[in-house]
Amino acid sequence: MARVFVYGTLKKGQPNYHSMTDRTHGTAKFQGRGLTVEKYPLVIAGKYNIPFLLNTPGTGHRVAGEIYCVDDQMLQFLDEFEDCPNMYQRTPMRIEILEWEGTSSAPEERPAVNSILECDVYSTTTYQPEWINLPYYANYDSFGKHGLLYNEEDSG
Ligand code: PCA
Repeated sequence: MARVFVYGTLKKGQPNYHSMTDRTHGTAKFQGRGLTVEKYPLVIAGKYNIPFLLNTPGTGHRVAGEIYCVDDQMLQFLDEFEDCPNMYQRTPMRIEILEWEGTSSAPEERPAVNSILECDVYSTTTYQPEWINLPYYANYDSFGKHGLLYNEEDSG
């Protein structure tokens, strides 16, 4: 089991959320929402408009996302899906809990609001240097007013 924080196309309502609910990939249990403790640049880059959290803490925004408890099979699927470790690297990051729905642990073990949990995040250090000059987002939405719709036709 692993705890994964997703901030991009894997969130609810976003173009790859269906991958999280496809039981042939394993299981992903929604646990809650959170915010990175550190600031990071979250950009939308390349011709497919893919979101990337650039692993350069200290610039950008505290990024919003969702926390899932995933089994080994789903973790392996996600690693392949995210082309990890080439395009993204799965890295532990500190996440502040904003909302917790997870019921898998005993009540006294559930993290309190504003507490901090370590979660795996698909971020990248192997990005094109000019991406650092793109606009930074705090809360990714493929359908946002930036108009940079994720290009799911060609990206997978
Ligand atoms: N998928 C992963 C990383 C970026 C993306 O689109 C996620 O949602 O966290």
